[in-house]
Amino acid sequence: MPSYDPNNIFAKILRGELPSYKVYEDDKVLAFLDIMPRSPGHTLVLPKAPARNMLDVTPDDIAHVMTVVQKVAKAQMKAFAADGVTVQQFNEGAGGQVVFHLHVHVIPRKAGVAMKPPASEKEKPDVLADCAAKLTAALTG
Ligand code: DGP
Repeated sequence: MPSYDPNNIFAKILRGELPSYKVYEDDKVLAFLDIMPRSPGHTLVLPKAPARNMLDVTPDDIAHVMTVVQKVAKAQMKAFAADGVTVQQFNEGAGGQVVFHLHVHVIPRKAGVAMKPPASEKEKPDVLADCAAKLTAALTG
């Protein structure tokens, strides 16, 4: 497996070099909205420590990421009146991974509504800002 590339786009977001619609942060984990959401509120949860994917992350870091995934999923049920949540995580190109800093997709779902295809279109900034505000409120309230 190739080594971690510190110039990947999520590493730049983690260093504050690129903007994101942040919804949760602690000392080990950052969560922000996917800019090409598969449904409104689609969130990515990342460890702050460098890890390419599930194959090189430390057990402690992935455990904490999944704890935050659960928090985000519960908050999405409330914030978006979701009927369910889909959790996805891809490893290496062959596994569907495009950005090589470990991230878990947390996607709120409505009954009978299909997800958009992966990375199909960039969402409008005002829609992302509104989703981030709703989700942050549910995560902190
Ligand atoms: P994957 O590596 O296959 O899990 O997909 C990467 C996801 O990252 C995809 O859903 C689109 C999203 N994405 C790509 N570029 C950016 C970006 O600059 N900012 C944000 N927030 N999401 C991005």
